[in-house]
Amino acid sequence: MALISLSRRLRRTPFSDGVEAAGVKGYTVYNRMLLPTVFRSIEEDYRHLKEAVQVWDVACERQIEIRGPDATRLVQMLTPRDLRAMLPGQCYYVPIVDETGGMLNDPVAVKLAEDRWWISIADSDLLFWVKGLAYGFRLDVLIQEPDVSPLAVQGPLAEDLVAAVFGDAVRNVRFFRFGLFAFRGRQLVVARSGYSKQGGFEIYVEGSDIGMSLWHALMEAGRSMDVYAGCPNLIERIEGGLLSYGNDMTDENTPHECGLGRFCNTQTAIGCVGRDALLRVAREGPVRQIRAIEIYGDRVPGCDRLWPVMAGDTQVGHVSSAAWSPDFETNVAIGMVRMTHWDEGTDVDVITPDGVRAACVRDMFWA
Ligand code: THG
Repeated sequence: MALISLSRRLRRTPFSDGVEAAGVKGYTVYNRMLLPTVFRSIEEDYRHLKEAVQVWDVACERQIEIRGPDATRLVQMLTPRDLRAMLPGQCYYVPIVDETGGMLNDPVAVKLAEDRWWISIADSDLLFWVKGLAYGFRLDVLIQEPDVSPLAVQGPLAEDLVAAVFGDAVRNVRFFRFGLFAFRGRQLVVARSGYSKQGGFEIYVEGSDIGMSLWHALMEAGRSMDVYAGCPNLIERIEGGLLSYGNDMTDENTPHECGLGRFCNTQTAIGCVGRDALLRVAREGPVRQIRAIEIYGDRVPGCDRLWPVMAGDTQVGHVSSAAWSPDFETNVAIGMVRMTHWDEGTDVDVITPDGVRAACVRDMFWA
C-alpha cells in the first residue's frame, strides 16, 4: 500500500518521538491523530503484552473537558448511564447517544470534580455535539480540548512499573478509579483502566512538555521488566470483546445492539437526549446484536470492510473485526448478528475476501 502523507491536519503526539525511536511499523489515524498499530508484529506484540508490560501512546484518546455549574447536567444529557452515584475519583465507561438512540461515541468519563469532567473519547468528532448542546440549551459550561494526552501502561507487570515511577500508593488505586500522583512537580491523573484485558493504568499527561520525560522514565524503570513500546493490540482486544467505535459500531447502532445495555439505566438517566428513543427500543429489545464469532480454518486476512455473515443465501449479519488468535488457535471475530441466528453454537458462513468460511456464533468472548 502507498504511504499516508503527513501534514498539520494529521497530528503527532507528545510521545511520537519515543514511538518512532522504538521502531513503530504501522499507524492508524484516530481523532485526526497518529495511533500506532504495530511495533514488532501484531502476534509478537500480543505475546509480549500478555507476558510483560508495554507503554502505549494513546494520546489520540482526546479529552473533552467540561467545566462549570452545568457540567454534570451536560454529561448526563450525553449518556443513558445514570451518573447520580458517580463520585469524583471515578471513571465510567459511557455510551453516548443522539436523539434517535444512535451511538455517537463510547468514551471513558472521568469525574474530576462536581463541576469538572473529562470525556476520553473514541474516534468521532464528539466535541461539536457537546458544544452544540451546551449552546442550544444555554448551559453555564466551558468546553475545550485540553493539552492532555493519555499514556497507557498495560500488561501483567503494569502495576510494578507504574509503582516504580509514581510510588507504591498507585497500587491502591482500584479498577476505574483514579488518584493524583506527582511527576516532575506536576499532579497527574493516574487511573486503573485501559484498552486491554491484561490490566494496567492510564496516565493522563497534562502538558505536552513532560510527555517524553515520562516516556523515558517508564522505559528506564521498566528495563528489568522487559518493558517495550506497544499499542492497543487487535488480537487481544477481539479476544476480550473490547469494541472499536467506527468499526464494530456506528451511529446506526443503539447501545443495546452493541451489547452495552449493562451501561444503560435509561429509566433513571433523566435528561439524556436519547432517553425517549432508547426507552422505546429497550422495551422491544434489539433485533440484532454484537456477538463473538469464531471463523474456522486458517488465518483470515485483515478486516478492513464488513464481511457478510450468511445463513445459506440469506445475509444475517456482518463481521467487523477479525484476527488469528495464537492462544485459541482459531480466528476470533466480532460481528453483528440478527436475532434469528444469534444463539450460541449457530453455524453460519462468513464471506471473506479470500472466500467463504464456515463460522460459529459464540455468546461469550474469549477472555
Ligand atoms: N481509555 C481511555 N479512553 C478511551 C479508551 C480507553 N477512549 C477511546 C476508547 N478507549 C473508548 N472505548 C473503550 C472501550 C472499552 C473500555 C474502555 C474504553 C473498557 N471496557 C471494559 C470492558 O468492557 O470490559 C470495562 C468497562 C467497565 O467495566 O466499566 O475498558 O481505553 N481513557
